[in-house]
Amino acid sequence: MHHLGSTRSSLKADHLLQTPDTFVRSPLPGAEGVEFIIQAAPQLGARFTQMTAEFVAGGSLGPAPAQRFLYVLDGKIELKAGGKRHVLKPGGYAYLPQGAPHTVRAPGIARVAVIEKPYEPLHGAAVPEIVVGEEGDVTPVALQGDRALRVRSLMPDGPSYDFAVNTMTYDPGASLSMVEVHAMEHGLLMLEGGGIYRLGDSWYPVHAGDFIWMRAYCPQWFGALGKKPAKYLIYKDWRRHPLGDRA
Ligand code: UGY
Ligand code: MN
Repeated sequence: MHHLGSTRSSLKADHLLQTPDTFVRSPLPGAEGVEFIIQAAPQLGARFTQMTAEFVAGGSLGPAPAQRFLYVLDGKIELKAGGKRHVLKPGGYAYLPQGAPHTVRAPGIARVAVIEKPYEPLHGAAVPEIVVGEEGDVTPVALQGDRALRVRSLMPDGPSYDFAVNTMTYDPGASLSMVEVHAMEHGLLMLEGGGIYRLGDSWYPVHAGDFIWMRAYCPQWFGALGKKPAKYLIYKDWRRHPLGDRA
């Protein structure tokens, strides 16, 4: 059936909701056998990039222009970094510091969320280290004591690291306890379930597959609906003074 130009996708000054019917794929230099859906980029106003990389069998990524975070959505990838070889399956993730030599190759078809951000060094902080993990091994923490809303932090928390990537899992009916307004920006990929997202002055139905970018200070709230939990992967800049490191 013809969609007659309708979509849930919406771009406003302080946020973007991008739904799968509007995804456009493009190649990027250095990658072979991979198409990228570039979901957040400086062209949008974001200070990072977030993409979904779709690999055919044998596809590989090129070198990263910045720090790189990978989260496997479907299929598997082979990561060679720091003298080790890792196989990452869905829920597997990795962080590669800026300039860390590495290769990423998919033996079969795979989909991977890729987040890249220029590193903001901090005077006195140690250089960041390679991180490889599996989401299922991360202990969930109840957000503000609410066990119906569980957060898993995939990045180490310390002065060496300038961004966070978390998964947030909401039982049906669970919601953020407040409308947040904060200096950090977000990239968000809905992984499971759905609900209602408030972004700025708009309320949107959202579900698995949708992408959201929130500019700094975008009012935001989510409530999960349906019969199964809602889960999303969320990026934020973290632990850096807004004016930069003047030390
Ligand atoms: O970490 C966060 O700021 C998170 N609670 N925001 C969100 O889920 N929109
Ligand atoms: Mn937030």
